[in-house]
Amino acid sequence: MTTSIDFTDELGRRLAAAKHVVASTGAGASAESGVPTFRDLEGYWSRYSPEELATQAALVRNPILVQSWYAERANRLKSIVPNPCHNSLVEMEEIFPRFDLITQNVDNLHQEAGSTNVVELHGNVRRFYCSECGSDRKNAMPDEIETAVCCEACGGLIRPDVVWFGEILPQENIRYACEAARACDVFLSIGTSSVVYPAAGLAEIAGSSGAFCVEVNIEGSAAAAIMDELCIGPAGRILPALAKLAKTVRRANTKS
Ligand code: BV8
Ligand code: ZN
Repeated sequence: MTTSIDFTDELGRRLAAAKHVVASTGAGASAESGVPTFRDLEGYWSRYSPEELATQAALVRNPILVQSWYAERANRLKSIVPNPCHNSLVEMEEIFPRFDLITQNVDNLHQEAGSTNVVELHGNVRRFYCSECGSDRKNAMPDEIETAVCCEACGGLIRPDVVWFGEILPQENIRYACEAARACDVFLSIGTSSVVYPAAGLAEIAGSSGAFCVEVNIEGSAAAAIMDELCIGPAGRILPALAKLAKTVRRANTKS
């Protein structure tokens, strides 16, 4: 296992030969766009536990806190833009015969960057709906929430279209993600602490199915031990270098 941005020859060989690459992203992929991660110093979860924020029970117990958190995250989308990590992942769609992008992120930045087939495991904070009757909320959430935001049709509490703890993931998406992890030649785990399941299990599936597993992170995650290569550094710097390496070795491969 190596830990450097100057990539090993083995990684070059794997990228040159790969028919199918999977990239799986977490909050670290959006960090350089200015989106706070869950576990960094000002991370929300350093102030609140996940159960206080990302559960249906939290919404019922403290609707203003939970709705304010998500409204702030949703409304921030207007002022944030994709970073070079997101842009390099768009490029990778053209580099490999099959490229799958799986994300735990709910910030819509992969779509903003132009990725065409984003498999969202935990939903998208752009969408809000009624937790009682399920009807979509048409207009944006207010910037300031003093009283709980309720459904115009039935009075139910409005919630974000994200997967909370204890909620099942979109079955089609997690099934697709597991199949892709099982089938791929190279698995890139980018900017995730790898502690939340079942998303964190994808690297294990990939590694045990023979994929060459690469972690891109500013520090080793909980899955570091199962990685074949650790690329320590910001995703916004490493992903462009990875995309460049892939193009170079695949061009050389076609010439030889
Ligand atoms: C389910 C959406 C079952 C909401 C999220 C034990 C006890 C209790 C529960 C469980 C348990 N074991 C498993 C579970 C289930 C639980 C779970 O895994 N809990 C964990 C805490 C142990 N999982 C669930 O509940 C899931 N559902 O299992 O349902 C079920 C089955 C049948 C019927 C009913 C239920 C649902 C989990 C989804 C929760 N929702 N998000 C929202 O966004 O608000 S989770 C959320 O946190 C993210 O989506 C992500 O998945 C997760 C972790 O965040 P990361 O993305 O990894 O970000 P983090 O801040 O942690 O780390 C950032 C990383 O980036 C760091 O490593 C950092 O070093 C790095 N970084 C920072 N800057 C950079 C960088 N890297 C590169 N470049 C940089 N510049
Ligand atoms: Zn309703």
